[in-house]
Amino acid sequence: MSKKLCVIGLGYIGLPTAVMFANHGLKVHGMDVNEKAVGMINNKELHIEENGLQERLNQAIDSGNLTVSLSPEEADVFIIAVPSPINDDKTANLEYVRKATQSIVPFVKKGNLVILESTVPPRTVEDVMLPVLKETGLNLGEELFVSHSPERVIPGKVFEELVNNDRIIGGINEESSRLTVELYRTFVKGEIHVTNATTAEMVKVIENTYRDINIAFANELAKISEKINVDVWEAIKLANYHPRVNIHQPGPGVGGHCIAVDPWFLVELQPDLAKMIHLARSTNDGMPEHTANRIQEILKEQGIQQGRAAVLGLAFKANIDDMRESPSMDVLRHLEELGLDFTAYDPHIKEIKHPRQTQELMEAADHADMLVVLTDHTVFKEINPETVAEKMRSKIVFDAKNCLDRSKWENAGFAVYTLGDSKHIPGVQ
Ligand code: SAJ
Repeated sequence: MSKKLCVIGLGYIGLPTAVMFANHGLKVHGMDVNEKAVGMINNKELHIEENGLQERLNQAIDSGNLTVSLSPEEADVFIIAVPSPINDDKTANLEYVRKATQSIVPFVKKGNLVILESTVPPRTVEDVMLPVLKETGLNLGEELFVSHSPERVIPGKVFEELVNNDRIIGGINEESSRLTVELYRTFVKGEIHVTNATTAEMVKVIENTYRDINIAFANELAKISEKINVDVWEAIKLANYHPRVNIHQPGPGVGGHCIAVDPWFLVELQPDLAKMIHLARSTNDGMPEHTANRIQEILKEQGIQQGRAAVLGLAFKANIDDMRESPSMDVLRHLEELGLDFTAYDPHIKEIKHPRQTQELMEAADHADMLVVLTDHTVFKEINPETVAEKMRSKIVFDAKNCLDRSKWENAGFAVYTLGDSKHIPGVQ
């Protein structure tokens, strides 16, 4: 197939997608409104981090198959992969989707296909995109084909998941779906499931909502366990041995631009019905405060009055440099509100994002009473307790992700606490 593609939005999804198609022999033009990003991509530099992206970008540019600029170009297929965030009042901000759609109207011709990859509230294709695309004067579904094909990839494993994950494709009619399936077959090895556009939008949003609700359940169990001296991590692990149970993991909150955002789309659409979804969102949003309160309680329990915490982990999840919606920043804010002294450290975050952030672990640990682990970075699991203990004032560790080797820290004389478990202090039952 020698189709030409135009990809609108060269971020975490658009750029890897553009590069994939280009490296499978298609001519791809990528556009982004961010001048800096376009300049960098043209110089084969990355403005986002993703495993394997650099070498694939080099290949795509060197082969001449990928060009990028600040405006769209004529093409056979347009793929829109722009942000769809929420406003401060938790309503969907569809301005990027609307503007991206408007930007291609002058370039769209008879026979073209327009695909939306951004995660959006159900009915966005029908109610937001189609009215704009009507301005082309083309007959939608007969002269211009449109579909939603939501991305499903997890940051860090994008190239593996782009190829191997099953994909959902929902066209505004059968021909739109058929053309979209044909295109993604270029590199997708997973199964492709066809539905209509609104169902595809719903599917994507409920995937992330499912995870949010399940994490909220785990967080609620963690809070209950703290009160009744049960180790929630062990309880969840054992429950998950049941063939039909898959409880997620508790933690200091839910970050990222997907799981903490998408459930709000359903709350906005049906506020009176989306009760559990709303409650789960609030439960997860309440975890940073709960975490900060636990830190204060533990310090008190240990008889420390003017305690100092060394907070490890600012990224929203392990081994990435992404801080979007990171619960860590909220934990720090609540610590400040409680009047607790703290330092913060994350080797994956190179820029200073908080006035109390240090660039060295030992500097963060200096005179600290407690190490607080908020992100399960591999480097934190490898910390030698004896070495940090030399710098610390008291030997307490609060592992909010339950990622440390408990016995290693206990053997070094630390009182080890995790979120969702109050009993793991050496000598205390
Ligand atoms: N988290 C928990 N407990 C868990 C799992 C995650 O507290 O058991 C927290 C993490 O620490 C993190 C947040 O949730 O702060 C989200 O992390 P994640 O790794 O679960 O998900 P994302 O946001 O990186 O990516 C998700 C994925 N969706 C699903 O797994 C259903 C990905 O496949 C989507 O493509 C992506 O959202 C998206 O773009 O929508």
